[in-house]
Amino acid sequence: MFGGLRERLQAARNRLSSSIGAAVAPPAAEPVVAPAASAPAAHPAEPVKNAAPSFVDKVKVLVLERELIVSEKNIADALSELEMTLLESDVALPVTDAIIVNVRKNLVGKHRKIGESVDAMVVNALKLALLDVLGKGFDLNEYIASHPHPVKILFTGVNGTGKTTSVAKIGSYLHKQGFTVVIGAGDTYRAGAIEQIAVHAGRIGIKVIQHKEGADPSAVLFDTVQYAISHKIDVVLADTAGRFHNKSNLMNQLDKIKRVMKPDLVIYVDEAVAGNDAVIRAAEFDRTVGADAIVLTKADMDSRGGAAISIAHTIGKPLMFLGVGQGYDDIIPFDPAGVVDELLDGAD
Ligand SMILES: Nc1nc2c(ncn2[C@@H]2O[C@H](COP(=O)(O)OP(=O)(O)OP(=O)(O)O)[C@@H](O)[C@H]2O)c(=O)[nH]1
Ligand SMILES: [Mg+2]
Repeated sequence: MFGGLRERLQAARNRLSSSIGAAVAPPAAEPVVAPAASAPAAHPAEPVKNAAPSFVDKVKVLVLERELIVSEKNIADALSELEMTLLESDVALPVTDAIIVNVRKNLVGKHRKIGESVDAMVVNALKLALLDVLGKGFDLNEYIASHPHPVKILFTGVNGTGKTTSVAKIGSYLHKQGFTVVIGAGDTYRAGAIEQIAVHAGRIGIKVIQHKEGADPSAVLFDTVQYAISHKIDVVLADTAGRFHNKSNLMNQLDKIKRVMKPDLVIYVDEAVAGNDAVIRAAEFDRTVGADAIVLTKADMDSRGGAAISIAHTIGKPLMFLGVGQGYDDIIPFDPAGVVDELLDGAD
């Protein structure tokens, strides 16, 4: 996931580390100690493992022993490059700005702790900046456990982004967590939509409440809630038709659904591959319909990562799940610390 972004962030990290390192390197490079003549390369074609340390490696060691206070000048160029990297990865401009401001704040004027490497300082600054924009995530288990049942969850979003699949995945996920679930087939608009969700529900062993195609979705979802109340079901998951925020008839329908069903949570679903468009649409939906949390699908097909980085900060609502494939288990609760570690740990 986000393989491309990971590579680009690693490059930005190395660039920041080496510009800080270079600023405190001694003016004349120390003579490089030649590898001992008694240690011939095992095979001439193989890369030599114990080669002389690279410039960056030497600087990393040297700065461990030198007083280091990072100045604005040290990192200005590297920060401009980081800014470009983020924008090219489709990170929204205000979010890019927030990350840059944060990295600068986390580095400039900082004294390196004794024994800390420049790279560790840089990684720490990048991690703090990313965590700040990624927000806290949303623990759905905890929410359900601490709210009156049935917890009613309404899924909204534009066409084809993965709402129905996410309803099935989250139904399966909650089922495995020990909650009882009923699904409302609230997309009565698109031909085949009722059958699609009914097939999913059958496969994962969850009851679905459905009316005929063309029926009022509010009535379907009202019935679903009544079913959940009378059968003491823990969670109602309401699928809805895909819609655009500028189509007033479908948006009014959503208003009516909300009035009738009274959802506890409105989830906005969009696809990571849409990049900045997903972020703009999420903001529109939040303004017109309201959203409590976000599910970002197709993260498995997205190497840029911009939407995942930007969406929570832009609309001020948490990212709850990432969809990472077409199977029912291909959904993961969004864990900001895990994502940041994946992006920045390990590789050099
Ligand atoms: N690779 C991948 N494909 C996904 C993911 N989530 C959904 N899909 C696929 O995206 C396509 C559309 O998914 P749906 O769940 O039907 O989307 P929808 O938002 O309900 O579509 P409408 O009801 O037509 O608005 C399907 O082929 C899904 O299998 C995901 O996380 N990764
Ligand atoms: Mg659908």
